[in-house]
Amino acid sequence: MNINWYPGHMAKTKKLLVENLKLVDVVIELMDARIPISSRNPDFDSLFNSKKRIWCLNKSDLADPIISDEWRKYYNIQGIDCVFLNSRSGQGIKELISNIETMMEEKFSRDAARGLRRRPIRAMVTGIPNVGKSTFINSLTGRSATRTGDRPGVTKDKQWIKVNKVIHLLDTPGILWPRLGDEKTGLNLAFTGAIKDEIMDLETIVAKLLEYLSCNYRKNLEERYNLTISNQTGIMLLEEICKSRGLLLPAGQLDTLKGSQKILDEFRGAVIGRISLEKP
Ligand SMILES: Nc1nc2c(ncn2[C@@H]2O[C@H](COP(=O)(O)OP(=O)(O)O)[C@@H](O)[C@H]2O)c(=O)[nH]1
Ligand SMILES: [Mg+2]
Repeated sequence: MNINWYPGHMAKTKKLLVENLKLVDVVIELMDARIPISSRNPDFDSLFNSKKRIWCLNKSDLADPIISDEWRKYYNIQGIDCVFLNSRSGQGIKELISNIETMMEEKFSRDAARGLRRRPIRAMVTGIPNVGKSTFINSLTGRSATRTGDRPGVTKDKQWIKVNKVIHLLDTPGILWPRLGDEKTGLNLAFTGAIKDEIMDLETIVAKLLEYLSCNYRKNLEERYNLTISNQTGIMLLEEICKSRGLLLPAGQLDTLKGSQKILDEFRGAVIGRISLEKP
């Protein structure tokens, strides 16, 4: 797959991100809990280096809870602050707020010792397209949140949202481009919807997804589509599913495109089950 992210926009996006970074204390890095590796770009580690950071594994309601537990342990061992979120329901948001407050406590104590007045914590959200940044911001701030512009010392056009008395959030998230990498990363991004379907060959993508599922989530796949899996290829599985669902073109051939879209929708909606694509 040869995908060109944001042709011509990357430099501009990065410049804006760097500007916004200067304004905040904490970076809330959203990742997709199903693909914690593919949904973050290691290039940004250096960019966020000087900031306090918290990793949020969003869409955790779609991920395999057993694998998510493995990720939690893995991050804990490395001393990485992480929270699992469902931005649609708001699950995990309270824990996140409390973690951010704790994170800043030391600095505020130091400031207080120097006679400085306590000011709000400023945070911003970053993440790749479709990871849930807008949904997360809405969930974090709610409808009642007040938006404030024109704060002294802050660029005029920046909007801040009061999450609570102590945390203010920049209302424009930083869009990160995913890592340009190996085929596996590209596929994971495609499966989860981070890459627009229109620019992909859906049948090939779905055949790959079916291959992954037949190895790692065989039972889910068999139950959902009434299959008996032995050693079919992904394409064979796709065709079997189309056949059993009666997905036919007017001329009688299997409508594998329609079948692919259906399978992808069901995967993304966790209809096939809660599925993780990457393990620690
Ligand atoms: N199941 C689930 N869906 C989510 C979650 N967060 C966001 N979404 C969905 O993911 C899609 C992309 O979300 P959006 O906030 O627009 O992503 P953005 O491009 O990063 O701003 C939308 O359909 C959201 O409803 C979540 O935690 N769980
Ligand atoms: Mg958005």
